[in-house]
Amino acid sequence: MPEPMIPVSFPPAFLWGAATSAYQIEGAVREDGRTPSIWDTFSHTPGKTAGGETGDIAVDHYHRYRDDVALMAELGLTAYRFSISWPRVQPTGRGPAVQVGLDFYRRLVDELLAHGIKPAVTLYHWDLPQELEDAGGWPERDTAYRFAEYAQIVGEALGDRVEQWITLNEPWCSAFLGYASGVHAPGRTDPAASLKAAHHLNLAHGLGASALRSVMPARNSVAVSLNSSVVRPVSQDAADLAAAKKIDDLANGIFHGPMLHGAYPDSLLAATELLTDWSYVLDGDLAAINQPLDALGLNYYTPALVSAETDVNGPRADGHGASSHSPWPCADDVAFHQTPGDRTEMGWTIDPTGLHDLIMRYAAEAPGLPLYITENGAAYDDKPDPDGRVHDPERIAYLNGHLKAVRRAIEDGADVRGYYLWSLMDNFEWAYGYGKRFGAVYVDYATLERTPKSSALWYGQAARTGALPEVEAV
Ligand code: PNW
Repeated sequence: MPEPMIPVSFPPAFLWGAATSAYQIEGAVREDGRTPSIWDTFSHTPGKTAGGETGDIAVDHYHRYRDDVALMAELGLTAYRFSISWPRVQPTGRGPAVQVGLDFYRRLVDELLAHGIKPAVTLYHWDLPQELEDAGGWPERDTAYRFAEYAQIVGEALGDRVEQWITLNEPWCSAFLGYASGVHAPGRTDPAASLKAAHHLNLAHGLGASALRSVMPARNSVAVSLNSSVVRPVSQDAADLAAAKKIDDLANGIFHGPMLHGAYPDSLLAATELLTDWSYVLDGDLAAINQPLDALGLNYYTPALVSAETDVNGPRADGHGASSHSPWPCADDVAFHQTPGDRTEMGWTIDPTGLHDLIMRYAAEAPGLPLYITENGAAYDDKPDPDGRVHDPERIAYLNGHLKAVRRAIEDGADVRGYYLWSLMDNFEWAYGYGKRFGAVYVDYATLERTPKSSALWYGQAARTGALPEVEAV
């Protein structure tokens, strides 16, 4: 059936953004007093990233930020989500701030504001100062206190000009890819430590949110970005439903439980009791974590499909990278399956209904809380044509499908205020190195030259008109 020709339009104040993170784009890792983060150490450890690639240079955004902001403005974006590199601001993870480090972000923010682009700051997108990891990292309670101090420093420095704040990006990845499966920095494979890390990330979020509020104007908005999973059972059999519930607890409830409701799910506590006794959850922690929020950020790429496991030694298909260690503590009795359908270059199935379902779930989980899609996008094997242009119709189709799902959720009553495409430009895709291109803007890694892909032009047109262009329009 042909698509109806009615334009899919969005509320006038809807934010059309793009997102990045510090380690993935900045480079300049040894400049202006910056010290190594766990991602510098990890990427420089042989065998940890594809081809041994690192973020040493990345896409040199630290030196090219002015051009990058000009490009965003040219495309028509109205918002930009970026993260602050903690070791640029506090090289040892403690003590006074490095002013040149903060100055870089002040200049970036002022440049954005001068171009009418709304900045959204993520405080922590995975680059823990190495010294804090050496002192125990996220499984250690002190790291949460250090994060609160860092949040206060950045809030004081930028709170007068940045309204939108995000404490943590995807704490699930920090805890479970970092400390259980080990495919992310710091590369530890200790399931008990990963659960402790999750609690201390929750605590960091709560203490960080309070610290931000104590130093910032009340008009500013404080949020967190969760990579909440849409977890589907393969059947409605009780065993498969229980498997889906367990993964939902370990992916979602473990974070939104304390953050939104002030409690860990009882079913999560029961499922993990052989591994951990949760004795590191001290009196007052849950109240400290359960801070009132102004918004919730959701990052979505693909849904999960699970069943009860009968062959506990079978291969995993959860799309979380190659590791013989699971990122799911206490879930060897759950099997992951590939969701049917076309996939992106990451092997992640394209499923826009998952985004609709995720939004509706959180609209119900947190009634009244404004929602933002703080990441959504796709990796494809983009290559310039002989004329130098980069055509990426698959990415346009992906964005179109997912933005329609957002629009459908708004029609269904969800209060979605904005969308940040992952990513503004091609960048360092963590363990996959530079091989996976998520950008709307193509980066030639030999020259670092930026070229908007056709998806960037399509998306810019959506941003300027507030409606989705025909997919053949660019
Ligand atoms: C997110 N997983 O990472 C991050 O926030 C971005 O920095 C990243 O570039 C983007 O998504 C694309 O990968 C994820 O294995 C990494 O489930 C891995 C997973 C999920 C998100």
